[in-house]
Amino acid sequence: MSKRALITGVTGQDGSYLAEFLLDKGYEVHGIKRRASSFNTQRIDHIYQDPHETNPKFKLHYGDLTDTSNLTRILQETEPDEVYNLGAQSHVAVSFEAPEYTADVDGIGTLRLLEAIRFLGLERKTRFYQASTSELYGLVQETPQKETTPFYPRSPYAVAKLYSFWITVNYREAYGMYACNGILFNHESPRRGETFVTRKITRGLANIAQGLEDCLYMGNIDALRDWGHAKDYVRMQWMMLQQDAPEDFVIATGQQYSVRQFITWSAKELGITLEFSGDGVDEIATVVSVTSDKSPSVKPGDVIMRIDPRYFRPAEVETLLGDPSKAKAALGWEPEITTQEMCAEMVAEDLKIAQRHAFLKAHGHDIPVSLENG
Ligand code: NDP
Ligand code: GDR
Repeated sequence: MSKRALITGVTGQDGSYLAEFLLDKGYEVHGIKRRASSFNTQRIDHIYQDPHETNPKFKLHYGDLTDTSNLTRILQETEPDEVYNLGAQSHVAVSFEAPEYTADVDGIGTLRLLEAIRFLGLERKTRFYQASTSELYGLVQETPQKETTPFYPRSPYAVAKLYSFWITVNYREAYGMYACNGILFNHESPRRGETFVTRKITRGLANIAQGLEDCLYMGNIDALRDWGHAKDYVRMQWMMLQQDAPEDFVIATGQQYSVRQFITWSAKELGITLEFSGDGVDEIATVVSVTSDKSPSVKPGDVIMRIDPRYFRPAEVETLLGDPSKAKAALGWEPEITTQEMCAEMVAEDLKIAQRHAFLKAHGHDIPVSLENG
């Protein structure tokens, strides 16, 4: 009998990589997707299985983390061995705009799942993974951050995730559930949502290189992050549920870079050398040289990055750096892809998309570039 997993947030970056990973391991994978007015399954279309096939291994269910009866019914129908709670309103800046919704989905949503598992008598069968976050450290109290570092959340998102962290610990201690938190630092990929900073940069610069946009507008480019690759991180999500006893783990690379550095790397991948000048909201990045035919629309002297205070946050997390030594010692986990390799992969993929769009545009098919910027 193959194991059964249920993934909330299966249509997101991590959900799509995790579904692939578990299918490869022979799991039967169930995913919860939201009803939307247009298709929202682009990240999992390549692993979609026609429900009319005999014995499909990948099944999607309509659902929402705000809907208790829906979650209970799906858990009752699927009786999973493992639940991965990856669903969330996951954008920190947006959580300041929609704090109550974020609390409901990212905080109470976790409680709904845990309660449903208990209510259905699955607490001895079903193992539970909670997508916790380095945002819990917020205003950092210790560097690097590890499992014992005190939390200081700095956004409605982080406060909601703090609730989820502790309710997961509480259900483990109170009911003996196999429930654990992965405290994951930022992780990215070509499937990263377009409004998170790395993807905004790789997509924006690729569009500029191909003449589809003129300038990248950024917020706080001094922010420091510990960026890994989502593929490495979903492997660890699974490993955490295969131990004898549930424990919480920090997952990070142990390396830290600034947003400005990520811009510099991305530009380099496109053959563009940049010079940063000015301070604060007046900082700009000017093109010094272009040495690749990947960037036919860019020339020396072009200003291709400016600061727009619209992207500053009411309270910022300035610096995050994780210490993954517990994961290494206990589980033998180490990231296999470096931040710079990941950046190169993201630029290459976004360049392909931009080149396709530029080609279509040159042939009279206008492909509007999305204005949503994040
Ligand atoms: P994404 O934003 O890419 O995906 C989030 C997923 O949650 C999507 O499938 C989304 O659906 C779904 N979702 C949103 N709202 C609801 C809701 N009300 N009910 C059910 N599902 C919902 O996030 P990531 O894949 O990057 O992250 C996965 C999880 O890990 C999230 O919980 C995030 O907060 C957390 N995390 C992420 C980190 C990172 O760096 N990526 C680091 C640490 C934690 P739809 O596609 O329809 O929008
Ligand atoms: P973060 O990721 O808030 O760390 O949350 P994001 O990529 O949005 O921001 C990282 C840093 O970059 C700064 N920044 C900008 N960010 C965005 N989005 N857009 C900009 O224009 C911009 N300019 C500078 C931000 O201020 C911030 O300091 C992500 C999410 O995936 C969470 O769900 C997850 O929990 C954490 O990572 C770990």
